[in-house]
Amino acid sequence: ARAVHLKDYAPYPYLLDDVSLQVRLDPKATRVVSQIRFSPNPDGPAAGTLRLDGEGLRLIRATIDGAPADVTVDDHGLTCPAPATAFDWECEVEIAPADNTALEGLYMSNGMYCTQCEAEGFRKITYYPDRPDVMAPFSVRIEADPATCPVLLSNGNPTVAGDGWAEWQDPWPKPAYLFALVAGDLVRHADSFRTLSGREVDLGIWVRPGDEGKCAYAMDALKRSMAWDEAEYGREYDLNTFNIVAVDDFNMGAMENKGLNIFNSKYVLASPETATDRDYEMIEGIIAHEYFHNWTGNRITCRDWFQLCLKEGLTVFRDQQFSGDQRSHAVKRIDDVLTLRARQFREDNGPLSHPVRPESYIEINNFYTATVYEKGAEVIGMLRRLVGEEGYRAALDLYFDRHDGQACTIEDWLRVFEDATGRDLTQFKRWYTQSGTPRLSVREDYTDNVYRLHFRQETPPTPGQPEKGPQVIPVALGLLAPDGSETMPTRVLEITETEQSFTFPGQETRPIPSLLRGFSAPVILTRQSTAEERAFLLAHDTDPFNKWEAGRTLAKDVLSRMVTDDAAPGPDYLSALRRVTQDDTLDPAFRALALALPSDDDMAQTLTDSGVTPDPLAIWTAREKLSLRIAEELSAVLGDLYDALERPGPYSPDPKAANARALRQTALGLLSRIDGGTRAQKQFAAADNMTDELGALACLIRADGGDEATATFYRRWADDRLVLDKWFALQVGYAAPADAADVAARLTQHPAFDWKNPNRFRSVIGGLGGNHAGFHAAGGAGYELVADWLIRLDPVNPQTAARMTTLFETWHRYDADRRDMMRAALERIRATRGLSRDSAEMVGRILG
Ligand code: BAL
Ligand code: ZN
Repeated sequence: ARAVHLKDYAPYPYLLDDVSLQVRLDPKATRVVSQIRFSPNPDGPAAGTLRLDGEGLRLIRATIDGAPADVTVDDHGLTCPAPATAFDWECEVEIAPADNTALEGLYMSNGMYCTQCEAEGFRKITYYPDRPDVMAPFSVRIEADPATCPVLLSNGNPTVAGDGWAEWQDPWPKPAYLFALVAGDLVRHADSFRTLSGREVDLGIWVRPGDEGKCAYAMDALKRSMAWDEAEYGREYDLNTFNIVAVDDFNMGAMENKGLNIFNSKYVLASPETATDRDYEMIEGIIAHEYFHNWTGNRITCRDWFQLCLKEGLTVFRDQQFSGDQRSHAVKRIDDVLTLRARQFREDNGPLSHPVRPESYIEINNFYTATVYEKGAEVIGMLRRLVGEEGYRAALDLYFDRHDGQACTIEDWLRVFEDATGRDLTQFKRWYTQSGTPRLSVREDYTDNVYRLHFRQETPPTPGQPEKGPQVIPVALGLLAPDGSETMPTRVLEITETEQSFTFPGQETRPIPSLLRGFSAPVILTRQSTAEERAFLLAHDTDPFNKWEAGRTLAKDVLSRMVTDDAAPGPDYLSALRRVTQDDTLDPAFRALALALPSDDDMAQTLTDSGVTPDPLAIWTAREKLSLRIAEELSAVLGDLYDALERPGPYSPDPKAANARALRQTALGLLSRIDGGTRAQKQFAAADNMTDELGALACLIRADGGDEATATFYRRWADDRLVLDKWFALQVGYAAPADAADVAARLTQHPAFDWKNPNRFRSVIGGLGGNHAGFHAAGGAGYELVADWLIRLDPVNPQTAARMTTLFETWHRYDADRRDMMRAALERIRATRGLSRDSAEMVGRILG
């Protein structure tokens, strides 16, 4: 397969004035008729040949201005001579949605038709210039059997409908990747929203009959998102209707199709009995994310797929702001950094490292990555910090004003910031073009009341980028005095050079620096400091992120020494942890985060960074030991907390109640190690909500496999697909290292292991990959099992299979035996006959 390069971009030779689709649905023989008005693009190359993308289509007929077109069809589309003036194209194709297991294009899920077109799925529906810079207004007519498909939905506003047909019109020009169609037996949870200018919008969440009682939270989150985007960004919704559909079989989390968002049902459906606090939080965040795309993605879209971060980085940043506003900024920031480090730093540190704006790809679906999304959002956070809140707002206003209706680039994006604020962003642009996580080290000295910080930055070589220039790194800094008071509130240092120093005169005593407050840049900061100093910052830092970070660094040091020197955890750490746990002035969710230990994968990377080859079992053992030690040391405090945090009234998913539960669950997790499981048993039996029930089950599984509770849970929830996903994931995730591969293998034999459903597949196979010590257990059974299943899934659903090859992306970290076994597993995948382009690209890159 050939690579596509950013440098080869050329506009499409034609503009599309109007697109009309008629879709006659049938599981095996859907007919799609497209009528498109083409006219020459004055800014494009010479017109005269029509090239349309198309894959897996049976061409029935094609005409230009009513006369048969002279088409040549190949594996990727068709070509035909066409006028260099305006003309009407009409074409009919046949497709079989029931046979589409890849879940891209038009497919079926539980008898319902639905679509997923981003990035290049529309070409599986009809012949079309399937690229984001080709935008057109669409009208759509859907016809289907009214007995099985009474509900027929598409983008835009509904116009006319009858028995077995419906028509929709979307006035806003859009690229084909935002096209959507849904048909099936669905029920609507209805509501409405009055916009800033007083327009009434019909809102609908469409679900399978029986699920209508699980939509209220998503609807509430949608209305809050709509109001927030008006208040914070001045963005008003622009159609009469906004629909969301929940689908069980879905490759991603959700999709922002214009006026018709399609969601993985996991991110819509929630009731206290079936959804955890974490589920509620994810629903809120993803509903917001897809809604926010209406402006950042849909009204202003991407010129080409290299610019994916233009819409994704910005929209992630916006949904993070929203969730922070709805909940707690401090806790949200810590959560986001945990995710960034777990996914993006991991990616950036290995063979899959790529810039936020990549320069080439073979399969674009492989670039919906943590780097494009999460690092893309960090870059926007840095921009905002550098230009200030007002500068940011002015730049965004200009962006919406200048580029509405356009398909844009990162250059366009940076130019609005330059024009709105007068700042030169030439060097800043490296955040988009250079891959790798910068390492920032700092030394300090203190003489004659002058305190100095000396920074040095370096970004290690990454695939295709041996040399890097220095980045613009905003470092938010505060200074503390030894008595714990803050002598200098937060200020932002701008580092632009490889080596750069900053001077702080007038310091009566040697200050203690609080560096990179709020995690002001996605870098790895190293600084020599003592356990005492970290404990000091954990106790006194006014910046909540750095307060947490100090505790986290302490925990990492303790765990590292337990792994390498079999050292016992020191008193500094344990007493600091006790203080935080007991401090009722701190948000319970913050305390829960402070008590949580770094993940095994995080520790594996930390050890690698300090030159130690990680031993997964040793890391797991140290973590277990430390957890036990914390439980013993804090047993009384934790027991009191567990009792005190018992909920007084009925379950509510609101942040305050959820935060209290988070701390209570953390306490339970520790206490279960020393109370013989009595609390967990009791909580499991009494739970009236999924957060408590699942939390207790996790403790029971970790203690001794929890066979009885696991069986009880299964009997209770066998009919609930989403809850059953949790049941699968938990057993694999909490299995002891030596058992994990066996547990996963056994679960793949379970009658409910519907492996073609991406959520179910991820629960078990992804769950095994997420059990660090289990996946990497000696002997390589974990590697073998994952490879077997990826080989099996690849021909059925290449996108999901390719995504999961990343379980192997860290192979280079480990000892020679494990490296050999992982390489062998990857080679076996690579050697599979007929391997998809998706998986072939990923495995090739991982192997290097
Ligand atoms: N555009 C793909 C799904 C999302 O990022 O919203
Ligand atoms: Zn998105």
